[in-house]
Amino acid sequence: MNRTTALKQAAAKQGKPTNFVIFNQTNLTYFTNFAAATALYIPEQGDSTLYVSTVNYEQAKAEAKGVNVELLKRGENLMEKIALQAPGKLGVDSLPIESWRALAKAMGGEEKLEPINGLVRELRSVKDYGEIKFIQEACRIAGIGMQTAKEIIGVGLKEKDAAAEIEYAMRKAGSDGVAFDTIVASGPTSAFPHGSNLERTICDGDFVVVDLGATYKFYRSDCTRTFIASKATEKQARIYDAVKLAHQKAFEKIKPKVSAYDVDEAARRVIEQAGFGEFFVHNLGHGVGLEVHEAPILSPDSKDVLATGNVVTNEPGIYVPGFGGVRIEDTLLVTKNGAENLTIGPCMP
Ligand SMILES: [Mn+2]
Repeated sequence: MNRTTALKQAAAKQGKPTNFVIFNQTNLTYFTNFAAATALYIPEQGDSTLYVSTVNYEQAKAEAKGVNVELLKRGENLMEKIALQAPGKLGVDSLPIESWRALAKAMGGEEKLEPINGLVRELRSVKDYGEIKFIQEACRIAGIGMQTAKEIIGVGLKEKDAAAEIEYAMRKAGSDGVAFDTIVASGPTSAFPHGSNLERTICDGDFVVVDLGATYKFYRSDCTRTFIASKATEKQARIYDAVKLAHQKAFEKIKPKVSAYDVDEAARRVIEQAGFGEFFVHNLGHGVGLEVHEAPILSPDSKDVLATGNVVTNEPGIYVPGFGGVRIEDTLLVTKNGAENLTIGPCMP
């Protein structure tokens, strides 16, 4: 089904307006396959209008799919243009508060606006065939990045140089760019989930957390492996094994209709039983698609329920301050009967 039609159906079900204006950059990409527009007006019936400033106008005409492209001239009031098209109430995805007020004023009152970002969030969380193909390609490229990491990580290498080699390898393999800045966190820095010292040189006995992702046709991947420079100590092995088992237990739990909370719980229980519960300081996972963090969320307080076509990460971790950290992360597709690991191949440790 067409994505705007799906949005209208979802809105109608909840008694919300069935005409919309989309401002969020990622949502604009989702509906038009074009990333540099200003706004999209989706009427109840007929073609949508994509408003684009002069700098991106020609590109929008060449690349935007299934919409009328309209030039937004200098000095024109976008909110008034939208209000002229919108009868009655209008669904709006998201706006900074000042712009929200300007749109409300143009529409004749705040009661004319209805937030619909939740509907778009839900739609985007279930991927169609084309989206899955792009994510699979982003995952394949991430695998090449991780293979490179596996080959080069060792004593004497600077974190920054490792990141450069990994990102170069992914670019050469077809990445449109990184999904996020590559993390290479060694030794004590590996105890920070998003740590990356960059100037640090990897030392003997370090845990080295490598977290990377590629982008392919706007879609992303997310993958983490933890290496050990030289031989693991007994404590390091205990931490690593606990994370690995948690990762395995969570994977086994994933299938449609399962609460995202329960998947998080399956991993968290393993880590707690191993005595490291207080050091698992983040959620188990998150959706991946046009953004590297999107719905559904796999966390202790998540209200999301998994569905076929969700793409989620499974990334338990243990971070012992001053000692080091371990995280293992895959990007998974929720299938009819369970989950398919998209970050396989050279990515596996
Ligand atoms: Mn992640």
